[in-house]
Amino acid sequence: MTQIPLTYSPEVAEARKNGLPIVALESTIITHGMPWPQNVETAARVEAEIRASGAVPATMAILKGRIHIGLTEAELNALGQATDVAKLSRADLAACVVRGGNGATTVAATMICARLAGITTFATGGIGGVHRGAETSFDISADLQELAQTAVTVVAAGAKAILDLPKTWEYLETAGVPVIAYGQDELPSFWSRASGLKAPLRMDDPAQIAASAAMRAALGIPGGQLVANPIPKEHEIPREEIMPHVEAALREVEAGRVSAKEVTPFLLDRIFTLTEGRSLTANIELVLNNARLAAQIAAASAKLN
Ligand code: PSU
Ligand code: MN
Repeated sequence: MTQIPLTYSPEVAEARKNGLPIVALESTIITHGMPWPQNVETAARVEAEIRASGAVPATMAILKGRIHIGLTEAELNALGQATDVAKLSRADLAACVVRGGNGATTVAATMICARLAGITTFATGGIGGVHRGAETSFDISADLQELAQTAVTVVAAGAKAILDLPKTWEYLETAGVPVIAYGQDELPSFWSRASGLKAPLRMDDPAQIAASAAMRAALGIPGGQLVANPIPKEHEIPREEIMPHVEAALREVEAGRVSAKEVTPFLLDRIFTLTEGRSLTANIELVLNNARLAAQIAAASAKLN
């Protein structure tokens, strides 16, 4: 039998023993999503927010080929400054483990690690989605397929407006993934509370979100749920304000300055400059907000068991 090299952080091991609610966290947002030192500071604040809400954080990463469920402070600090960390999704997770490599987990890979550890709730910033121009590039994030098959509830602030949002939501509907807007009728769009798109489902109660996940399992329906949690009003960048910057950044990409894997980091960096840093501040606040909601869902989930 192939052994799975799993390492639980002391805090997560203790939480599992005592049946405490646990919230999974991804690490790609640390290594590829935010610059140092804001990445490590944010990761620490997100973990603290989850503890303050009565749950235990489990940040996932692959370190020297071992799947870590929860990181110590030292491991988190090292990861945030490392430059040789692979961005891992479903396709490359196993290869990284076998080769003894270091890797950060995307939403898809974090969901796989969470399922291994019996964790059913996960907080992040934004999910991957269908890229603009996907009708010719076929660039669709593996996060969407993962939501269709792995039973984890993912709390995000929607998807970034640099993606094709209508196609992203359409894809999830086809894949049978419940997309639940929290506390409003409209889907949020990461930096903004609005998107102009009506949510397929709305829920206002974390316990109902937890109960829906349990009912899907009881009904034999595989896959997870996506909770689209709007950024708090005081931290949002309204659509009228952010969209011209997004369009300007996208035009620079079309002009052929960047390609392939460089596109998203380029866009985020341009939008950071164009908004004079407000996009990063908003990003940090929405992740904290998602961590709080995920802790409530995890607590409700733990009560059901
Ligand atoms: N969206 C963000 N910030 C991020 C990511 C997405 O607003 O950091 C990361 C997440 O880890 C997500 C991944 O799972 O990018 C998706 O990458 P891809 O499109 O290559 O599947
Ligand atoms: Mn892609």
